[in-house]
Amino acid sequence: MTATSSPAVNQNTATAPAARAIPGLPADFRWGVATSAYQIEGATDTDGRTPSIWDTFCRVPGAVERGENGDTACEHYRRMPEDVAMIAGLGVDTYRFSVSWSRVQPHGSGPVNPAGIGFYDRLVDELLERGVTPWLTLYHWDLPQELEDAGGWPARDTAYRFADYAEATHAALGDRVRHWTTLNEPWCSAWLGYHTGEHAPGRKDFGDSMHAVHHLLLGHGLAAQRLREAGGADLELGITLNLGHSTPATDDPEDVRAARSADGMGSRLYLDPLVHGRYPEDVVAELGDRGVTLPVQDGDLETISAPLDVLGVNYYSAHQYSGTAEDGSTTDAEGRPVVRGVPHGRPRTAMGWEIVPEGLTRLLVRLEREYGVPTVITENGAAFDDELAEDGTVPDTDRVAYLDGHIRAVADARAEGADVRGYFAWSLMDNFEWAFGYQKRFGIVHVDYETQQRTVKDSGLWYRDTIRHTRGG
Ligand code: IFM
Repeated sequence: MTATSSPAVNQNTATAPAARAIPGLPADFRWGVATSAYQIEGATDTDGRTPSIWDTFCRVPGAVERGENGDTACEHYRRMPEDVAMIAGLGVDTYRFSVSWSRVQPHGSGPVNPAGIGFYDRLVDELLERGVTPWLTLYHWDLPQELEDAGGWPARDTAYRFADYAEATHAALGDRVRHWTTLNEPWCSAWLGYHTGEHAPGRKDFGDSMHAVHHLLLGHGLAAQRLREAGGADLELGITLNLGHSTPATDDPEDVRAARSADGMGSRLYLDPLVHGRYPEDVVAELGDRGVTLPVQDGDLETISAPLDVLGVNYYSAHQYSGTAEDGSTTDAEGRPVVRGVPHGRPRTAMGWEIVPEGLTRLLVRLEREYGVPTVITENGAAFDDELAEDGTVPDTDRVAYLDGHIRAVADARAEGADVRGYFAWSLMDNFEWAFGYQKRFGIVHVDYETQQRTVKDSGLWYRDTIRHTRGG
């Protein structure tokens, strides 16, 4: 995810809402915390793991702030049992984590590495022993470098390699893991990885990024077929998209056009093929104007649109758009229609992202109406400049207010008929925030990177108590 250049809100000055039951969330509502492999595991050259595109990208001068990388991260690979105990202590029922493809298949294809899969085998057992349901994501941005060298996601073959990896991982863990997410936020993989170059592998080619979109979705569909074949009726299968809520800044037709264009490129380009089996015509036309054709082959859209049990939604902010530049023109220097973000004027997180909880309600209601797949919030949370106080607490009142507002927004969406079944806080603990390194802290648990000491923040305690009260405990 990218930051904006706008200043952050005054940090941790809000008055924290007390933990109490959130009305409108049913007893079987799923409560979780989420992480991803590269952001927390460390041990990047342990037990046969090979480099992923993020290991390589972090070594490019200037790619990541302060030249940081995931070599050590939160040492979760070594500290996993104590981290699982901490997760259980937060009172959540579900832990969403991702598997590192480079640990499981060090060459991106071929035989499974027993030591690599062994880590996830132990993690799953540890979770189940503590009564926490594992929710597994197969791909959270860390493509094995060898596959990038062979063409990466712009190459069709990567989709087939992904399906093989999915099948191999399921063969090892599918007897105990029921909840499978194929991809996390394919927009980020395609757009940030291959168009803007802000994320690994750092390529900057618009056409390649759009080919990556199709092959990521195809990889999802092929993997889904294999998982369905292997997993039977018990499997719960989904994909996670990062979705905002895009609105026109005014009812000027140019603003309406700009908001629709942003929504097309950011949301409908993924949702429409996944759920309706077709790419949106306006986006296809826009790509055509830019000389790009999606590399769709016969049968691909049927593969991509096989039914989903759940749609994972990662929500952080909402965006308004104008179709007019500040100088009054409606086309940019390259002659393309202007799509300009216009702030809502709301407080911002340390990422510069505006805090717009009602955007989550609107998004969920819209997803229900236009796509009709049950949803789970697989990520929601905020970075703030937290500090460990002298009394050993982390008084992150801004994060408590953020979580409270967004969980209430989920309850509001349910009241309007959206079938939202769970909420996972991003993130369990502070971790490697990609191109921003370790300075952006999203955790409800503080991590001291010198000592690796974990301290549950006030938001973590609030989350634990809110879950308990809402369940009626
Ligand atoms: O940290 C990321 C995560 O890996 C994917 N979703 C957004 C988070 C915050 O940027």
